[in-house]
Amino acid sequence: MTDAHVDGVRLTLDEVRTLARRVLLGAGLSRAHAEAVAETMVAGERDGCASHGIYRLLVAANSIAKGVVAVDAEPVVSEPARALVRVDGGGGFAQLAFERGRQRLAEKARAYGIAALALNNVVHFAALWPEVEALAEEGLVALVVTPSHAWVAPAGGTQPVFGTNPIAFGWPRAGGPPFVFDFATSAVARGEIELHRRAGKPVPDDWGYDADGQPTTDAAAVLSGAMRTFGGHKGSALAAMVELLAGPLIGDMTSRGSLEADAGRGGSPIGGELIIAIDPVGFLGDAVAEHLARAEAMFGAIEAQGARLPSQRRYAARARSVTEGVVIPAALYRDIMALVPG
Ligand code: NDP
Ligand code: PYC
Repeated sequence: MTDAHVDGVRLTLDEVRTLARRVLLGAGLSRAHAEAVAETMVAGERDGCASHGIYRLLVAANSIAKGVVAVDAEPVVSEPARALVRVDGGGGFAQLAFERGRQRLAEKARAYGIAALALNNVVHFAALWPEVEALAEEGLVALVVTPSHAWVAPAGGTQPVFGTNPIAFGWPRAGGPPFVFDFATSAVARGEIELHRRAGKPVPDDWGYDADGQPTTDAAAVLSGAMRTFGGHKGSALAAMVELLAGPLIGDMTSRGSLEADAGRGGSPIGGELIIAIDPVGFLGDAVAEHLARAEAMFGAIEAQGARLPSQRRYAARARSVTEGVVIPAALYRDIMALVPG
């Protein structure tokens, strides 16, 4: 249904889900992968995260068409140590690998106080907040990191070394949705720059450099040059930390290796992801409620001065989307419909 008030097409969340599954199945993805991948796109669109919503159908279909992703990979779960879980994704998308490892991770976090899950050999194009949110909803504190492709220059340089390397964190809250943040360590997610390029819009001149290392407002030039880290040397160090934790530490690639493995195909990043889950009861025992109440007091002090918590915008968008559906920009809808099998 077209919406006369906006240049777009309004869909219910069920319609988004059906469309996403049709495109992904039509592109050749196995049903288990298609369903897991579609859910993260529906969640992104529902929560007003345009760069990681249904736009990612174009990205996933491209990775499949270019042979970057194993469409029917069966994730293999192992336990390298008591508090560690590993899922070898076999070159498939990360979402199913996470689903397959998540329950064991939560069980181990409860048993030992802290546990970690490594996803290896996965293709990654998604936002991380659905994962930390799911763990925090189970009462666990969660931290997730993943490298991507070498697109981002270190502070002080202009040549790409890091990925856009997101860090996501989730904290459980009694009686409400978790405290969650999730952002790239680059000035902005690459998906956001891609959306600017699609819309023919300039980007701020502190998002990246052109191929000659000069600051530019041309989105396409940044995409073929280098992005910047956020917060100068601080974002740069965090980006390096993400590379180390979800690369060498878990036996997987850095963003440079991922780009090399892509071999010019233009697919999504290939490599690893690290998920750490902590059970607050481990340190706090019977005093857990008392200490989590102090966390609530801190959240209260933030909100009391008119500042908002990360994820508040997302939760508000979610509540709206559930009743009103979502509006897909017309050009994006057209491009997605071109992928629907006849
Ligand atoms: P943003 O810079 O938009 O930051 C997003 C986070 O900051 C959200 O938690 C957001 O909450 C919060 N936030 C934004 N504004 C405020 C504010 N004024 N006050 C308090 N909190 C605020 O995100 P990025 O562009 O850096 O990243 C977007 C997405 O891209 C992420 O989900 C990330 O996982 C994904 N990504 C994935 C990669 C991958 O390799 N798989 C690589 C890079 C990025 P809210 O949502 O409520 O606004
Ligand atoms: O937007 O930077 C990004 C990104 C990379 C991989 C998935 N999203």
